Parts: sequence; structure tokens; C-alpha cells
Amino acid sequence: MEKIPTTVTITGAGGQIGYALLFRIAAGAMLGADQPVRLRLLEIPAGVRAAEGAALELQDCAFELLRGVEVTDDPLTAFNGCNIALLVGARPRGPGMERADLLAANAGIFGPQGKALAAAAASDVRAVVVGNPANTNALIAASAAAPEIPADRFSALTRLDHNRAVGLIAATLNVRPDDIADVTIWGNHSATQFADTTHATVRGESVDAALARHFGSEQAAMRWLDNDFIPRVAKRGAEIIEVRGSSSVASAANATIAHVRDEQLGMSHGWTSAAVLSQGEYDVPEGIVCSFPVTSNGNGYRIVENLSLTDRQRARLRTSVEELSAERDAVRDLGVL
Ligand code: NAX
Repeated sequence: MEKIPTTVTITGAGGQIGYALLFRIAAGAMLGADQPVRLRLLEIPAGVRAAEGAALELQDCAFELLRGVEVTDDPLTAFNGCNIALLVGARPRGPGMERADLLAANAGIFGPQGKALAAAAASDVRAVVVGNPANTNALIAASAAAPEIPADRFSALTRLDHNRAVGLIAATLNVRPDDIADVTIWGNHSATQFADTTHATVRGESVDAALARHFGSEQAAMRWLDNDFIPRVAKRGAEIIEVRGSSSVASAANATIAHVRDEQLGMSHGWTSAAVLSQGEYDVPEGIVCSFPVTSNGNGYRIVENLSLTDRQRARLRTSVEELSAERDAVRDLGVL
């Protein structure tokens, strides 16, 4: 018997990442080859035509799993019965825009969307925020959706940073990406984040030991991690813009699909990274959406606890958490939380 279709709402569906997401979701890459999907595409009025064009192309693909596409500029219509919300549309930083202006503009998007989710979504809804500043936008949406939707149903995307770290280690050690397990992205989806290989393995061996062999000594490997790997992963978005002339799109859509797939279907081994609401783990203050190592049994992400962190690592995490706390305080000052 055919499964009940899952309703997936994509905001900013007329934009670049939206365009890269829609066709893979409809093809079954996110929820599996036996799971029919219904797509709801939310846009602002200026983006509706682009989303309608994508809807025409979806029809032209004649996807077996696609059970309907609806384009709207009304959040309540878009989130009606929604099981999975991909919150991609956001206000980009314009020329001369201060951080406070950016946070305020996005609070004006993610607050109302959180409320619309609470009013209209299915009782099992989960939402991932891709639109930047993703961590704080997720906090705003979760806070606006409370108490109808539990806060742990909201997360923000750091899977792209995670995959960037895995890809860079794999290329350096000349192994396959799936040989590598248990890398962690800690903190904010911003340049203060910190990619951590301490617990990572490559075909069962410690990544740090494999890097020491590759670079000739533990000190040389440490220098590479500190001076090349960590900053390069954190600034990879800028590198892509510099080389490609445009921001990350296909890799961001790919990471979004992997984030939701693992969250909904579960992971067979190891951990990944996602930004979820802290409850005080690793001394991150409660009530901040921070990237942690996470696992999933198919029923949402759970933070992997009790990993050992060195003083240097704790200091790095503290720096990123201070940035997240400042964003949270700025939004609080706006009266949004
Ligand atoms: P685009 O500008 O191509 O698309 C954004 C779309 O969102 C536009 O079509 C716009 O009309 C729509 N939109 C704006 N406000 C909306 C609202 N209130 N409701 C519905 N739709 C709305 O940007 P794109 O390249 O697709 O990037 C989207 C977001 O992802 C940006 O905020 C970007 O910074 C962020 N990213 C996040 C990443 C992450 O890892 N978390 C990585 C990639 C990307 O940079």
C-alpha cells in the first residue's frame, strides 16, 4: 500500500537554493524512493513568478513520487498541514546594513513564519532553518512557535560546514569521504565556528594520527589544523563566492537534504553536526541554537554528550557562543524573544 504523502514546505523556493532543492526532493533523495511528497512553495510576491516557473518544470519532470505542487505568498497556506519545513528564504545583508538591522529584518520574517507554523502545520512538524543568520533565525522561529510546537523540532543547518570539513580531510588524506566518521562543527554558522577532528576517525583510525603521519609529525598536523583546516572550513562560503562568482547553492541544497534525511530516517552509525537548542550541554548557555555533534534515531536530533574538549577547544567554542549570545541579546532587545 502506498505511504501517505509527506507535505514539505520550502520558503524562498523561487531562489537559488530553492531551485536546487525542489527537484531532488521530488525525486526521492530526501525522504526515500518509496515516500510520496507534496510540495508547498512559499515566496514573497516578487519571487512568486520564479517559484511558479520551477513548479512548471517540476510538472515537466513527471516525478513518480510528486503528489502536487502549490505556490503561494501566504505563510498560513504554505504551512497548512506541513510535516517538514525548509526555511530557506531570508533577508540578505544589504549595503551599509548593520548587524542589528539584519537581525531585525530577519526577525520580521522568522517570527511570523514561526507563528504561522504553530497555527497551521501538522502535529509532527519539524523545521530546519537555512536562511542566514541561520542559528538565530531558528531561535526566533522556535520562540514564535511556542508553546504549540516544542522547541526541539527546530534546527539550523551546519551540515554544509560539516560536509566541507569531511571533504577537505578526505582530499588531504586521499581517502573516500565515507571513510571518515565523527567530525564535529561547534558553534555558529559563521566564521567563528570551529571544525573539530579530535574524535574523528578514518577507516577506524584516529584522523589526527593519520594527519600526523601525512604531515610528518603531530606538530605539523596541528599547524595544518589550526592555520589551514579550521579557517578554511569556516570561510569556505567566501572561497566559493571568490572562485565561482556566486554563493554556494548545490552544496547547500545537498546538505539540507542530508540534514533532513538523517533527522527523519535516522543514522546507522556515528554522528553528524546540526545546530539545535542548547540545554546547557558543553557549558553552552541554555536557550541558544548552537552546532553540536548529534545523532538521530529517526525521531529528531540528540546531542552527543560527554566528549572531552581541551582548554583550547573550549576557548574556541566560547568565542562562537559569545557571538551567538550577542545575537540572541540583540534580538531580545528588539522585543522578539
Ligand atoms: P536567493 O536570494 O537566491 O533566494 C532567497 C529567496 O528567498 C528569494 O527568492 C526571496 O524572494 C525569498 N524570500 C525572501 N524573503 C522571504 C520570505 N519572507 N518568505 C518567503 N521567501 C522569501 O538566496 P539563496 O542563495 O537561495 O540563499 C538562501 C539563504 O540561504 C540565504 O540567507 C543564505 O545566506 C543562506 N545560506 C545558508 C547556508 C547554511 O549553511 N546555513 C549556506 C548557503 C547559503 O549561504
